Amino acid sequence: MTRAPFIVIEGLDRSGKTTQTSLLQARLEREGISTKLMKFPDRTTTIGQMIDSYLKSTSELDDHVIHLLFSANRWEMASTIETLLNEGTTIICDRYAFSGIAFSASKVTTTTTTPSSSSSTDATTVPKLPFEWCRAPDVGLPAPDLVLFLDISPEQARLRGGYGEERYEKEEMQARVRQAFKRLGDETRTSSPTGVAASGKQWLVVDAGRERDEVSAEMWSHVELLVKGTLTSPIGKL
Ligand code: T5A
Ligand code: NA
Repeated sequence: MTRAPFIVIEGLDRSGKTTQTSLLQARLEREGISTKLMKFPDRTTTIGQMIDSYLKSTSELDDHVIHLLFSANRWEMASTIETLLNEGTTIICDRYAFSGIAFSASKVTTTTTTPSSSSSTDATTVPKLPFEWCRAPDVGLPAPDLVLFLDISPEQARLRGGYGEERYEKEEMQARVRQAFKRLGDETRTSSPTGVAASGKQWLVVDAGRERDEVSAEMWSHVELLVKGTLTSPIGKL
């Protein structure tokens, strides 16, 4: 039995994920490929509304609680994802579990101390949530066949429209998130030495600091291979 591929677009805030996922969807539709666009967080569900007010800082939640809500928001869609793929609908997804891990694991507590012998202060940062704890709630979700990671420097992202409106859009946070994504990408690649797109094992980095059309052309070159091929492997699990 064949099925459609599950393609995830990840990246830093303002890297152009929403712009690029809609360009990609339009391209797939022009090619006559049945496609569903998804986005996490999905702010339309009851859980999604809690996430939305947290991101806009109109509510406060414990770090563990918001992390679990982001994951639950994906689990709400898990069976729909599997059904669509098995029916032959290609899924393009704007953020997924990798964002969930990278952002939560990048939250830190900063303590500053001023040594008595000096006038300068030392800052120490400690993660609020362990990396492995952050990973656990998403284990078992449908795994993407391809992850395209839109990479942009926090300096470039800051110059783009709307930056800084939501909770995590601060340069120090974004720099830690970028490192966490790098770790997730390295792990994904290491677990698939062949680099073949199957069961969430392919992670490609795309330089998102370029012109829109250059970015979309590179993304299409990767996606075309997958959507025009035949997938016989079952849907993987994270
Ligand atoms: N989060 C998310 C978690 O903490 N845990 C989770 O589990 C999940 C799923 C909201 C936040 O939630 C966090 C991560 C986020 O901090 P979101 O709703 O996806 O996640 O919001 P953002 O990532 O902030 O999405 P944005 O919409 O801000 O950024 P995009 O989609 O990457 O960028 P886009 O396409 O909207 O473009 C941003 C701006 O840049 C311009 C666009 O016109 C727009 O103004 N632009 C370009 N400019 C120049 N050159 C290009 N190539 C450009 N491409 C786009
Ligand atoms: Na977005």
